[in-house]
Amino acid sequence: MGSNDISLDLFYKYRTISVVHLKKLQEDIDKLRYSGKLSDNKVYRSYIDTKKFEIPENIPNAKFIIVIAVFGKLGLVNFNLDGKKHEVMVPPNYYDDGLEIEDLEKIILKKIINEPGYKIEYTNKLHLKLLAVRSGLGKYGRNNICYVDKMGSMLSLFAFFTDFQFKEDNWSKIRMMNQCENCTICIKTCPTGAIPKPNDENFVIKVDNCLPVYNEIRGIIPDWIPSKAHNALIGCMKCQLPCPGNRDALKITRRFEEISERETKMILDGKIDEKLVKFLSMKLKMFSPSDADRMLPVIKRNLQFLLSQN
Ligand code: B12
Ligand code: SF4
Ligand code: SF4
Repeated sequence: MGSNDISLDLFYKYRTISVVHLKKLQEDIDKLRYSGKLSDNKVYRSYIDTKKFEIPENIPNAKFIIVIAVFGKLGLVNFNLDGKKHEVMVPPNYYDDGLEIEDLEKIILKKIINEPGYKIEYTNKLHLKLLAVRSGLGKYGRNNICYVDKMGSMLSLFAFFTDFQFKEDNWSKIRMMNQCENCTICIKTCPTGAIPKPNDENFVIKVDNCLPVYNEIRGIIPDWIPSKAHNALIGCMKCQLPCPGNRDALKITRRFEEISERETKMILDGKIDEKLVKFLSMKLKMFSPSDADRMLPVIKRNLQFLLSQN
């Protein structure tokens, strides 16, 4: 496995896996699909039904896939309201940490392939956790999240096809983290009962119960979700925060610039002007001004839930 040093700003690890395994990877998913283990939830299906383990048309002679995990810090931001500070979590993956696909492409070409004349092709069409686990880069937690050594679950995954022939073909069994063997913490802390018990015949989480399915996008949060279940500005951290696999990864956080009382009120009132959009985009790093129409209603709705708890 390749990696760089944790002291660097960008901490990543990668593995290489031959395209000969694509068929088996697709079978892993199809087996679950045909045995009825994947929910029919429309939002979920809109995410996963676009993924397929196959060689993309624009790199027909692809030989390998490079799967990369990049460490992401848990974001923290204070909102001010009625003279009180409210600390709110922004999980990695939901804020822009400045990393561009081009940065990873440069790393792959210069540090991982390091031979001229080869092509790489970024893809968002693969099931990345399965790829990471099958390449030996990570392991599944009972919460179905992928854990990588020294990163815990605080990471983003990326994949690239290449026509370069690596020496190392990493093909591994689908593994669960050792720490999960005698642990059920996440099952107990999941506020909506989404994580199967150890003796459950389906390892796949009950996606219809998983908070991010609802709170990542616009729309009404179903009534059956208790308001105290909400715990982050977007997404959910409940099964990751108390997880022993994250003990070290969660020591490193990133604090965003504070959101003033006036700005907090404007978000909650839905009174969004151009200047505010610019400030919030800079402070929260969760959207660009052109994407504000989509994201601010999500932030407003989720923030209302969080502030109503205090
Ligand atoms: C759809 C999706 C979601 C959906 C569904 C999540 C899910 N668990 O499938 C929702 C919206 C709920 C979601 C939420 C989150 N997501 Co999401 N999501 C995705 C997406 C687009 C596809 C995932 C997918 O393919 N799911 C299909 C299922 C079937 O695959 P799977 O979960 O790997 O399931 C495997 C296991 O069940 C295993 N299995 C089956 N039986 C058994 C038995 C045993 C013993 C074992 C060990 C394993 C095992 O096999 C299955 C595959 O064959 C990926 C991006 C991508 N391109 O992959 C991001 C991605 C997975 N998400 C990510 C993140 C960060 C999250 C959140 C943590 C965000 C947050 N803080 O709220 C949560 C975590 C929720 C959770 N408990 O899983 C990261 C993963 C980071 C990580 N460390 O794993 C990804 C990779 C995005 C990225 N580019 O980094 N997500
Ligand atoms: S809380 Fe326990 S069971 Fe859940 S993922 Fe972490 S180690 Fe595994
Ligand atoms: S992300 Fe939240 S809702 Fe989903 S399994 Fe984890 S704790 Fe449960």
